[in-house]
Amino acid sequence: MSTDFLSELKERGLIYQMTDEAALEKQLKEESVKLYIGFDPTADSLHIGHLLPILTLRRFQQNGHVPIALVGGGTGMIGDPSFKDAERSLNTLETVQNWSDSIKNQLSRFIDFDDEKNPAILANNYDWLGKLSLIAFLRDIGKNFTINYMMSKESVKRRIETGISYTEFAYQLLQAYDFLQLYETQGCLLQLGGSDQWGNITSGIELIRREKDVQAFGMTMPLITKADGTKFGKTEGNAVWLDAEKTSPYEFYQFWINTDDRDAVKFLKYFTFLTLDEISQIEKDFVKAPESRIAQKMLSKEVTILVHGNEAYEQAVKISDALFNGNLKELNAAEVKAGFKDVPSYEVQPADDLKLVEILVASDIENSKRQAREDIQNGAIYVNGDRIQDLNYSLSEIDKIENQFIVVRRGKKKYFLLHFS
Ligand code: 629
Repeated sequence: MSTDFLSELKERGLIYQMTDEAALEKQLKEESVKLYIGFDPTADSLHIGHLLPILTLRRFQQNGHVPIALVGGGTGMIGDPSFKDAERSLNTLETVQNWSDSIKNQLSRFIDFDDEKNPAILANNYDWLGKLSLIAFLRDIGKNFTINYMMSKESVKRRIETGISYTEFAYQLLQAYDFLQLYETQGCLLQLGGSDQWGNITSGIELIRREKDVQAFGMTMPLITKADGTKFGKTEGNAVWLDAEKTSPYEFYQFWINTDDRDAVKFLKYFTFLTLDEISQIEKDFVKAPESRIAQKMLSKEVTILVHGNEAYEQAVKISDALFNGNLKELNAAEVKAGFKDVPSYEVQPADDLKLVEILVASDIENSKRQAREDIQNGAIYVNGDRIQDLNYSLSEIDKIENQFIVVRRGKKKYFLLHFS
């Protein structure tokens, strides 16, 4: 175990709060510690907001500790109110179980459950919460907490004023019970989470202290903030998912490559396994020549490879380059689809006239034939990246990318997709 593991986490900016630092540091130095993070199945995929905790689990594993990834099959039936403005809607058991399975699969791509020395552990709290009787819950767990203690948590304070169901209010006790359970069955002594989880984590530490007279530990990671003040983890209002079906590797790559200069080095420390020395070298080069975008390039490369693999990364770069240079003919249909997901598209009808002037109007790329002719003559119309100035040009088979797509560009960067089926 590396002795300065905790200092490395600190230098990377990964630690926001922790309980009894000196005692935890000692534990981490002296033995292999079991630690856990919980993930509630609230969708069929994890998203970029889960990435920092997942990668932190991996950092612990790389340093000889044993991460436990807990899927909240039970707590996902209830809904964590921490810093949430409104009550969650309840999902059916079947839905939550399906989502639990997807999330389990995703987690196994990041931490190693088959490592020979210190394999990670996968758990699902439905296994014990599903069996917990109400009387046992109220007597054995509830008795350890006063309402006053539960209400004093920052994470539920606002909701105490605006309204919170008894169901969600009880959530922190379920998470506390999980920690106790993982302590009893696995000897787990440390719980990690984002800073929103501090209240729930400390409730668990309290329960273990009261029931077992043992000191357990908690550590939180900072909320990720962006220099421009916008919320981290969204592109055009949509979450950035870890599932390639929900957010294509190309979109994922774009998300990272578009990182603000002011955030790029911070994110390298958070989201990559490059060493701090390597990162400081990149930082030097970046400061000297910000226009090289070296920090964003390294960041998007490392994170895209981590999440989607090497091949998907190469393809994302290929699509980006093709879009940048206009060499669209290098792309196959799947790449065109990924690269132009958000541009207006037109389904070409069998009866459509394929003469360029006509199709530009039929597809609403141009408002009138007069305008279409004018733009063609002025050199503002491109088919698959090639400028077309022939007023009589007709689209044909050779223009179709894998028989499916033609990319039309008007002006500098207005793209449209013609789709043939
Ligand atoms: C049972 C459930 C536990 C321990 C934790 C949990 C889940 C926890 C929660 N976490 C968030 C989630 O599930 O709601 N109550 O989406 C999410 N987490 C990762 C980080 C987080 C947090 O999975 O802790 O802060 C996001 O970065 O919001 O016994």
